[in-house]
Amino acid sequence: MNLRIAIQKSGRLSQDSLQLLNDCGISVKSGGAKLRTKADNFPLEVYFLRDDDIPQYVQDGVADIGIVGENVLYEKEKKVTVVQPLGFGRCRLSLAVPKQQAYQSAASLQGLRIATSYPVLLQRFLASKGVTAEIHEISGSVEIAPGIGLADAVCDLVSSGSTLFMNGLQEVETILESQAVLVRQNDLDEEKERMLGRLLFRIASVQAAARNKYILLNAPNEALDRIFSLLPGMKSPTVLPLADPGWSSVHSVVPESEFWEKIEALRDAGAQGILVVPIEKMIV
Ligand code: PRT
Ligand code: ZN
Repeated sequence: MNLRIAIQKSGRLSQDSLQLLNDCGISVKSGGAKLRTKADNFPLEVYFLRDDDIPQYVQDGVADIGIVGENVLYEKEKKVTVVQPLGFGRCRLSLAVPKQQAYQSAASLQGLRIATSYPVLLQRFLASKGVTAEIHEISGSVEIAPGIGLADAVCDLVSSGSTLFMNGLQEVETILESQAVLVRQNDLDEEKERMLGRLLFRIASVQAAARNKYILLNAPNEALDRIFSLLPGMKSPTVLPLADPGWSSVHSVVPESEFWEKIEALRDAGAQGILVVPIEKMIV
């Protein structure tokens, strides 16, 4: 029996979704014309779908799990459970108005025509602010709607902001911060639960590896106590004597987020010959 995963066929999430499976040691060839394929070395069947259809397929149990953006997931309001945020496909769902248009607060949207592909999320936001507006649902190129007189404002996905800028729009409210997430259907049999557990373990190891770096450094023995106090490590640092007596080599793991501060502090503490190595997998 195979665990069935739905991923986007072709679009912004496709590459990263396949890459994640590959990083988990699961080799899947990209879809091409195929609707589904089987992984070579893990009991996984991959369905390639439009992202909009993924929540429904998972809810209905046609697929067991899926990778989809939170923006699509919350817009579709399907009964599936988020099991793991994946850290890619980051964007935000924002409201924007023409640059020259005055905007103070959500109340400024009262009575406006707003173009969006996200009517559910937009309506929920407007209701939470006590604002009534006319929602025009359109499926693509939302950003051109004000320029052609179809709407007074837009509610669309933004990442760099350059699409809004090029269309003379200013971002005025963010209504959702989004990233790709792994979702699951609620009823899986015992065997599939076990397979999902194995997959989640691998994803956690890949994510931990990406968040950390392995460092090696040399230090005079009298500096070691100070250096140890700077290193979180997995348990404690590994210390090996160097051929030069009075010197040691120290190996440890440092989180990416505090990486440069740590390196500076280690140098100040007397560390030399610091090497930094990416971690392939980190078993947590
Ligand atoms: O064919 P299918 O339906 O599967 O694909 P799609 O065309 O609906 O989706 P796709 O591939 O464009 O996006 C898939 C998912 O990627 C989205 O649902 C989001 O979760 C995520 N994502 C991340 C984005 C963006 N960033 C993004 N910038 N989706 C769309 N955009 C668009 C946005 O709509 C706007 O047109 O990019 C433009 C804005 O980008 P900036 O950089 O100019 O601000
Ligand atoms: Zn789509």
